[in-house]
Amino acid sequence: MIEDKKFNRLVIAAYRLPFKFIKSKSGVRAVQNTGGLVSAILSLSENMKNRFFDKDNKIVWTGIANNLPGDFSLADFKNEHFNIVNVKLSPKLNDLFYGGFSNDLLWPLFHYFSSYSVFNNFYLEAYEEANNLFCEEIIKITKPGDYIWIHDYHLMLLPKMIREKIPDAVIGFFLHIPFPSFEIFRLLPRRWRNEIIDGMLGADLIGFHTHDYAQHFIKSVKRTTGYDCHQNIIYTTSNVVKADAFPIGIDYEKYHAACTSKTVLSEKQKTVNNLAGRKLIFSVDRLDYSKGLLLRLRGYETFLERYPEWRSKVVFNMVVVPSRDKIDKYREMKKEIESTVGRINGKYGSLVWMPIIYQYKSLSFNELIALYDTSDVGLITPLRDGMNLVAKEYVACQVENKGVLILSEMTGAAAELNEALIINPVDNVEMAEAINNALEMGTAEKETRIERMQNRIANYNVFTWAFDFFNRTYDTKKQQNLLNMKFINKDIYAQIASKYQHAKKRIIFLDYDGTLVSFHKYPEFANVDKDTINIIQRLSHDQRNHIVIISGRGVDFLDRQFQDIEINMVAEHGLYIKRSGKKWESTVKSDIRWKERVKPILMEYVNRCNGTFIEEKNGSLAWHYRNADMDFAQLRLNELKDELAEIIRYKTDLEILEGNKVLEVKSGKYDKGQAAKVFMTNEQYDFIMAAGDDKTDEFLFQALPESAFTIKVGLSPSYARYNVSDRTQLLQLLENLI
Ligand code: GDG
Repeated sequence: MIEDKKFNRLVIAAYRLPFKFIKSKSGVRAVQNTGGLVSAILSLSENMKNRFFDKDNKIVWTGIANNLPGDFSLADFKNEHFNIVNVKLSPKLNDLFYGGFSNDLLWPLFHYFSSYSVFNNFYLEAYEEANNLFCEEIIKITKPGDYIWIHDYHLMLLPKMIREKIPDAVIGFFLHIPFPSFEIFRLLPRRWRNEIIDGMLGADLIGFHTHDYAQHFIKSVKRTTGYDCHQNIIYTTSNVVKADAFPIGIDYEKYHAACTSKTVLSEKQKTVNNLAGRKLIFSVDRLDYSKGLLLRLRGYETFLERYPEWRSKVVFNMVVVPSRDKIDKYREMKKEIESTVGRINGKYGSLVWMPIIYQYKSLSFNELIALYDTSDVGLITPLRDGMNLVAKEYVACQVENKGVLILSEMTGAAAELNEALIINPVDNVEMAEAINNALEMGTAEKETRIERMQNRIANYNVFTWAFDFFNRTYDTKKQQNLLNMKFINKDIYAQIASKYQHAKKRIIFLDYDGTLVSFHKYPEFANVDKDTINIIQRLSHDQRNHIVIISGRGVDFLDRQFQDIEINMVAEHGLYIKRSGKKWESTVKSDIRWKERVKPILMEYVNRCNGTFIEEKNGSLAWHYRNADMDFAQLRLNELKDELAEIIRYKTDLEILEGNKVLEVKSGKYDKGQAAKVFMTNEQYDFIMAAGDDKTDEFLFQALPESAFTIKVGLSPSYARYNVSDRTQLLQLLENLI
């Protein structure tokens, strides 16, 4: 439980460490790794203390140090901002976990290159093992009050693993790559995808770059687990988890200010001299199929073809940063890029002009900034990219020369940088037109576009991003704490038990589906099990107890389930009542002629929404959509409600009742609350308890006196006084009372 806004320390878990350790003559040197997250956290480390973390504490970074020099121990590494914890993986494990599951399966799949994905059981085992090794290290070092921030697709199982070991840990998870639509995610074998979703749900807060990715994730949660989700909050059986968009930013000031530093100014001068008055188009990316490098070359070639007036007046500097080029797919891609560059240069180039300057290397920070600032066009056209920081850095570096950003609509950055020329990277003609437009754009328009984008990214920078993330985690924690107060803990249980023991006359209302029995795909098969029957039997043997099964089910079904027990029952939400040992009675006279009008409408919705079906009861008709695609069913549900509202307007005794993935139309003013009151009239109970999971149980909770122990099964908001996370906890509670 967090008492105050400050966490103790920031503990980061990410595959990569922020430094590479390189042996030189003067000893081992720590060189900063490139990459979005590392740059972000390094900038952050100087600015975030005092606000969220204890200022005397260093950031603990847990990751994997590949190729440490033999005689070097990380314990000897001293850094003013970081304590480094190395998770040791054998090279074989690392290959299967990092090269295999992470980069041969998740990376292509999540970037919509599903045909590149390799599904291999060994990969999954290695992924589990590596996540487990991270977990062991983190458990060793974590102290109460620490904030554990887990990053990216390599560690999707880790949140749950840590949660199991430290139930009250504060855990944030951030995914740096896209979360794909469910149609792509479902390509993973069922067990794997369940494991990934459950793993991520171990966190308190799950962050994505865009609203779309967060929505894709929530849809996958709904489809794999069936958990309730409302407004980005997921109610699991044991926690309340928030999933939301946090578009990562850059350290704007660092990039902007660097443009006027002495070294960068001299770098820029060199570039300007080399260009000899030509316009410069620039791009920099890691070697990867997701970056759309070949399509970019095709777009540039189309531009040279369609706009010959630009030939010899423009140069495209394409920098590709080496990455994974020992792997066949990458090596082949590199070859193809190089031969395409050669072909285009051969076709259009001359003794005095090369259309493309291709460099396969890493640039120094100053070289990069100089190129950003001197180029007239930033050509950033990935086929899929979680965010793309290069686009933001390019914008931040338009200081002296206001350039134009051409940006692929497939990047997360496109959601924020809408003053860029947004293009589809597959459309070579659109790309060519955009290059021409960018080169011809007037200064005033260029400045307006760049300044608007600069204002935005200067405002929501890497610090705002992280602070926003920490703040939202704090809010989620507060929300969980409120719920925890309602959870039946030891003290609350002691109160209930004491009241129970001292009571002379007790009444206990128990809902059926979702409370005594788990949901089943087909309602007729949701039978009560022997253990539950046994608990109910033992409860009802006590002369002081009046047990009432209170359900929306029909009379025959309840009779079948409880045939061996003398018990009170309520069927069809209160239309029928049966007192123990007596016959069923109806509570209201209902006219059911309305069914003739409503049934065809429901039938129409069964046809319009695959997987749904109608259940007919004496006094009602129910449309079940549990087995349908949830988002689609939700759409149809709203339409159905609209259509039924028309009928209800003229037939005022009809009512719509919404239950757990079911909509029910019934006549008469009866509900579970009214039915409960029938049992309470003229009786003096000194112990009242009611448990249910459904929206229809809310009538029951509201109808009972304040002193009643009303219990919601599940975590969603309720009128009940208390919550239990699931039915097994409720059954355990009843068992304990006995
Ligand atoms: C993942 C997601 C998401 C690149 N080349 C050089 C160099 N860089 C720096 C850039 C930038 C970073 O590396 C690259 O960031 P990206 O965002 O483009 O891509 P990933 O590293 O793949 O990152 C991505 C990101 O996470 C953050 O969440 O945006 O979508 O895939 O900072 O400047 N830096 C230097 N020389 C280079 O040659 N100095």
